[in-house]
Amino acid sequence: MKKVDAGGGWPAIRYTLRKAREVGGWWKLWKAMRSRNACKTCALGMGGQRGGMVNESGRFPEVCKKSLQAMAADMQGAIPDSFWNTYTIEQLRKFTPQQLETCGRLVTPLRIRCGETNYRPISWEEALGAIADKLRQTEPDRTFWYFSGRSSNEAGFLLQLFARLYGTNNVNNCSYYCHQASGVGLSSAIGSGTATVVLEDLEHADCVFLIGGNPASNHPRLMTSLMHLRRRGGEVIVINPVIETGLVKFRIPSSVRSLLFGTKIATTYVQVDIGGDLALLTGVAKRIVEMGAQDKEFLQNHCEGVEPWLQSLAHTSWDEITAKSGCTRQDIDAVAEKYASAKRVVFSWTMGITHHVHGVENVQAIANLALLRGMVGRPHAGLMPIRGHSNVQGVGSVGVTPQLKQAIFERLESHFKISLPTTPGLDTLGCMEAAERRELKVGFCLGGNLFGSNPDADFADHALQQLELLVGMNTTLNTGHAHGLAEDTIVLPVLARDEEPQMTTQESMFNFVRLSDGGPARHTGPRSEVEVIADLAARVQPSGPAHGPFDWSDMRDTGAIRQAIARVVPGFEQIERIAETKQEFQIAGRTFHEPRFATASERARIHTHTLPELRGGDRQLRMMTVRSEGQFNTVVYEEEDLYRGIDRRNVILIHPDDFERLGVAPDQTVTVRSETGELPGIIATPFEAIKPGNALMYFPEANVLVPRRADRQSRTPAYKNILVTVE
Ligand SMILES: Nc1nc2c(c(=O)[nH]1)N[C@H]1C(S)=C(S)[C@@H](COP(=O)(O)OP(=O)(O)OC[C@H]3O[C@@H](n4cnc5c(=O)[nH]c(N)nc54)[C@H](O)[C@@H]3O)O[C@H]1N2
Ligand SMILES: Nc1nc2c(c(=O)[nH]1)N[C@H]1C(S)=C(S)[C@@H](COP(=O)(O)OP(=O)(O)OC[C@H]3O[C@@H](n4cnc5c(=O)[nH]c(N)nc54)[C@H](O)[C@@H]3O)O[C@H]1N2
Ligand SMILES: [Mo]
Repeated sequence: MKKVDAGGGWPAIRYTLRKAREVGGWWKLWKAMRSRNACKTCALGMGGQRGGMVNESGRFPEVCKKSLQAMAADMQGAIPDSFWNTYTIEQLRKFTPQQLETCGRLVTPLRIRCGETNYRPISWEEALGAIADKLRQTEPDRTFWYFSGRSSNEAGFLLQLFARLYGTNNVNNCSYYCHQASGVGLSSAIGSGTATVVLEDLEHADCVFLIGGNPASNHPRLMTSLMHLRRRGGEVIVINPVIETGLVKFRIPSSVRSLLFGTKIATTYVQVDIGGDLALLTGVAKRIVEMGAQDKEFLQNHCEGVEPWLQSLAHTSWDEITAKSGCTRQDIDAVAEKYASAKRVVFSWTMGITHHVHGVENVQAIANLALLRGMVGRPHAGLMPIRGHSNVQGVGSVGVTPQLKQAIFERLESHFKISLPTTPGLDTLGCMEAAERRELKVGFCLGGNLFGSNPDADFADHALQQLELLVGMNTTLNTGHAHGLAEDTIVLPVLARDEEPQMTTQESMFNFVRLSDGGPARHTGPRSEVEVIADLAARVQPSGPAHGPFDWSDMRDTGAIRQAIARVVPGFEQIERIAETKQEFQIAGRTFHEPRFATASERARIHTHTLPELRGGDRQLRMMTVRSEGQFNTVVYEEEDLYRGIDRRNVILIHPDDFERLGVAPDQTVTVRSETGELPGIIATPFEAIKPGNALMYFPEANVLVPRRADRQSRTPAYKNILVTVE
């Protein structure tokens, strides 16, 4: 397949036209896209009260292929009841993720028990009754509650509150497979776990670091900001083992000039080895100090831990840094020089940084480098983890974490006169491992695809099968409905956010709370997430003094839930009246435009690290598992990877220079092996754009190869650094 010369542009526009036809015309799609609801895909924060396709600076039209895909998926017809009779579970297992997704919308509760061959449509009464019965008979700590990041703040808050009052802290969200390392790393550095900047800051920066991410395909609307930065003469420094086409050149559909000629994005592109970022970032810091370009006054007045770090920089040799990063002195010097001459620098990163056993240290190293020149705690500069799911940050903010933040815990207890469990609670991988040991009996998933997103797919399949009951609240079918079925599996069909009968809220990665109006339901059958949760809670914990303070049926009202959120979640006070005021707002205490941080001393903390060795022996490759432009997580829309010029997914992409060493021929069919599993029938595909010694495969197909190695501090699995051999 021919590689395109730039990201975005005409293919994206053609795609839009095709999707419009599929869902029944332009006007229908346009109306859906313009409705006042927060965008459903990434967390960049489009839509909300300013109307669809408007960004947080008010710019319009901001649209990407992903948001159209997600919208078109929700606009599909219903899966007819006859489908469940026609297709057995064995047949569903053979469906590709795309086939599953395009079966249509789930509109009836479904149930399948061990030994049965087909899902059976059941009534809501049977579904909720069975779940409530099982929960009442189960010890709370033998259940777990997993949340994906698509649901509203209201649904997230309500379900975690119910789980805790029911009696467990086994509450977690997909962030544990995503940006958890960012949250932990940032909190350890500045006392707050989210971006320190707003979109406006980015619009004034003169240099942006883009580390370990591919926003051209995963956060396309960020590309508009980068285009503006380039037009202002700013610098974009990309650190990535792969030269990603769209980071070199991108055609922004809403700009005629960019669409016709393409906009150059990266001004410096450094190909680090997989896992080499910690060494590279340390090297850049060392060079900055050698150049005397650090901000001494800032370090002295606003940071702690500076001295030991400076000493360790001095003691770390250049040989160690170059060997452990895979980068040359020239690369490192070039980055340091650009950084030293910039005045307003934003550091952004994604999964290439967090999906490592030293993910938290990677994030701390980014914070260190930013602090070294005083780039945190001032306008137009700072730290910006680019979030994944559209509301993953929001569900985390409102309490979907095993341990509640101290303030939320205390306020919940005092405000509602309740006592909450104090056990540590399990993270996502911890829940899966406990399920496999048969320590857990019930799993409850608010959205997502827990099977498909897990490392070690065979393990995940087996672990979920050990459960006595698995419940999923979903909009469409995914591989998790065909694999990893428990003794009893129940699927509950829910409304998408633009079909909700009531308003809901979401939080963008810039800490901005958005209001979604909801809209008319497209199908009869699916129910609102909040309503389902409130109903279930009422069945398990009937109201009355003996059962605690909540009349759960009152909590069907999203306004009542927002009132509770406003009282217990610091920074969310304004959410209480948001339905009347329509005032979307910035969460207080998270954006740092002054060098006063959220730590006890109000100083930022510098961390000192030892540099990990690059992994891999002579016959091995370091392999990353990543997304293509045509998928959204476990949902694969298109087989081809347009930007990388690859037309199939059963491939391992290897640099041409590596073939001889590995003893395989280009385009040969191979078996890829890791310590965890093997995948036969994979085509060893030459790929110039990747750094030699490294390889690329697609998530989720490659998950059978991903070991359950996770970062000790954040528990984020190392999805990006897997040692493999090819035979
Ligand atoms: N189209 C689309 N958009 C999405 C998603 C999707 O699936 N499809 N998913 C959403 C979600 S939940 C998330 S979290 C984000 C993910 O967004 P990204 O993090 O951009 O997605 P990944 O494909 O995981 O890719 C990571 C990038 O990291 C690089 N990389 C791998 N290993 C290393 C390393 O060791 N060091 C460095 N420096 N780079 C490395 C890879 O080459 C790749 O370019 O996107 C969100 N948006
Ligand atoms: N090997 C490897 N594995 C990875 C990654 C990787 O890079 N490599 N990335 C990891 C990352 S970053 C993430 S975030 C996870 C993703 O993990 P998840 O969030 O668990 O998975 P998704 O595929 O995003 O979930 C998609 C499903 O969500 C449901 N859904 C969509 N909209 C709604 C809604 O409005 N409400 C409800 N209730 N359900 C809805 C649909 O049924 C759809 O099938 O995967 C992780 N796994
Ligand atoms: Mo993610």
